Amino acid sequence: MVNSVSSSITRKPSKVEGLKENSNFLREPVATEILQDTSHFSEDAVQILKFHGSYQQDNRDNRVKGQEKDYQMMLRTRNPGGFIAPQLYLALDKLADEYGNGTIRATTRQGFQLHGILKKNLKTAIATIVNNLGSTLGACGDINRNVMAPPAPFKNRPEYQYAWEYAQNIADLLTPQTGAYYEIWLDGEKAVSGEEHPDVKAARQKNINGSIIQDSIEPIYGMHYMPRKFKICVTVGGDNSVDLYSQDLSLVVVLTKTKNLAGFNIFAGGGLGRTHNKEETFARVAEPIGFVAKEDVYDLVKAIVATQRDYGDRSDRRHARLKYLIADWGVDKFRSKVEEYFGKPIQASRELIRFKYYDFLGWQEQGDGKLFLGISIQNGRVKNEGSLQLKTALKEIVTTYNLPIRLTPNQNLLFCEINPEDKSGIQEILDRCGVIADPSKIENLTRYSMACPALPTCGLAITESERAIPGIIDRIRKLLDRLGLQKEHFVIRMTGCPNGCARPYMAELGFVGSAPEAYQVWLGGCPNQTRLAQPFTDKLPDSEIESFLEPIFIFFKKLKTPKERFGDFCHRVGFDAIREFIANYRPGEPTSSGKSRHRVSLGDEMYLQLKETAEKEGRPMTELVNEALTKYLQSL
Ligand code: SRM
Ligand code: SF4
Repeated sequence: MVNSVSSSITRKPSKVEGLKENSNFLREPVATEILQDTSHFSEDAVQILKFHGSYQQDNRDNRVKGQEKDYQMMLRTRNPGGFIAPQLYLALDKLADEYGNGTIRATTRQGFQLHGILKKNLKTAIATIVNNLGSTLGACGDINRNVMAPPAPFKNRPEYQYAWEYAQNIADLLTPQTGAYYEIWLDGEKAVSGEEHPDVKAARQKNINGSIIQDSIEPIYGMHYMPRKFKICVTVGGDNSVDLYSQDLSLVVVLTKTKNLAGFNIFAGGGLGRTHNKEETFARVAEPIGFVAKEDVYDLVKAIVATQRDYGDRSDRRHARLKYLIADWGVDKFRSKVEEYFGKPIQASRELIRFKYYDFLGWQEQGDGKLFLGISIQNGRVKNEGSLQLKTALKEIVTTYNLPIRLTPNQNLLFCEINPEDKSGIQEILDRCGVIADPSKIENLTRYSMACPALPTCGLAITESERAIPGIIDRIRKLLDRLGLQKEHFVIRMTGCPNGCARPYMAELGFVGSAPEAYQVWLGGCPNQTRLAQPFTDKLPDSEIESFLEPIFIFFKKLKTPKERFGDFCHRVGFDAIREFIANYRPGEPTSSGKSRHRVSLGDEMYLQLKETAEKEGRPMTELVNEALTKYLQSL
């Protein structure tokens, strides 16, 4: 058996490894510090607290030099496949108002987050979630995270039911077994939770060549848990609503000819987090590993987890994700090591159909006579603002109709199990609260966009994301319209730093915070998120977005093939061609009206003044000149 940490690492383990070892299976220092009357946890406790589903943050808008930070906790739920019982939704809604910042945040991994909870209220908040059929255990930390699955409740498509079932079972298999969570937050009372499948229970104890650590409280993890976070999804052939290439481990349902479950195709080694200017960190897409029959699936999941557990880098946390192990070893060596823990060869991958992206918005049939309704939540933020009373609408719908929810990997939600006769009542609530249910009425750039929370809650944010993206999308829409590209839309994703929480590296146009009010821009991803984008420019000031994108959009307009999407175009023509076009580009290309613009020369000084003003106002120079001249000519 290869035991975690010691035999695999010759370099000194990182500090977090020591904290895990000394935590008595995730108890200390959290158990002691939660009893103290303080505004925040120590740095050491913060690391262990993550395993319990909470991050310590501060409101960065309220930072004042010399004063204590405005400490608050973020709580994240762990709900495989995005399932939220109605009771849990109502509990979260109430907690957000009573203890949080009044909003609930749907995440990019089908979870909910609450922000702004004070340390003194954390225990009540977690206990409330657990007592209402939820959990935050393992939502963060060096452990298996929320297991994703396509949210659509298609009852007449068995592959979707299998994806849900196995997402739940794999989540159960990899749930920490320590009693710490219930001791600390529920005074030792184990909450009522669904019964584990007997196969899952058996698999947790089944040892194949050291795949589990015998006689440990944590048979799968051991006392050091994983070297880093570990992310899994289960999806069905053709459905990439889960961004399967960005996960550590992805399972794709494979059916028999009679539509029974045969097993799963396995992909591994995806991951997006990176650090600017550190070439040794990179975003990577998952690669095919092979096929596993359904009766062996838990053994294979354990074998992959054990390989990363025992051989993942525990000394350098920037190099600790599974993607680096696979990149360093190559897939063949990785597969052989997994086979040792699996106890037999892995079969060749089965053929899969082409993946598409689905967001499942709007009213749709479940396939059993009932309906489901997908609602778009801009950047996942459930709140009331002006005429859009989204939080009120969702609460009223759940209260009145007692509907279960599936969160989507795109920060949206689906109401499931709707009786057709309730459709008009639900639609009335949405209309009254200003919530658009018909996806064709949502601006497409917004519909397919995502942004991470960034400022003010995220301690790692370099610049704005969630708060900036609505304005930036408006500006991009205006630019496209002006250039005669009214019908075009593409996947835009933005993050406030290179960690990639809104998966910007899989987008057609990715903005990644690189300096205050500046973004690294990624181009060339595809609409179905099966290809990694590439960095095109490093520090684009927010104010120059239009002047930067204008020539690229013009080039796209000139050279695109019919139906070609923006990301595919950038990938096809390549960055050299785009750069060359930009270098030779002079405003004066055909505009939306089809007429050519004309050139006028400016003196150096006037040009510089114009450029400076355009940067300050965040508008293209041509627009300023046209505006100024129109005014002047009208005044004559
Ligand atoms: Fe993330 C850290 C938010 C999905 C990669 N992520 C964080 C923290 C906790 C910041 C911190 O460590 O202090 C952020 C909290 C912000 C806040 O104020 O709430 C944060 N991550 C999020 C969420 C809420 C973004 C969102 O817009 O929804 C997502 C929560 C998902 C969930 O329910 O579990 C979220 N994070 C992701 C994803 C996407 C995914 O998992 O599909 C990624 C990229 C995929 C990946 O892991 O490779 C991601 N988050 C990171 C990383 C970089 C990890 C790495 O390998 O380098 C960090 C930083 C870290 O771990 O050191 C991070
Ligand atoms: Fe924070 Fe960066 Fe993740 Fe955005 S991408 S939430 S800024 S860690």
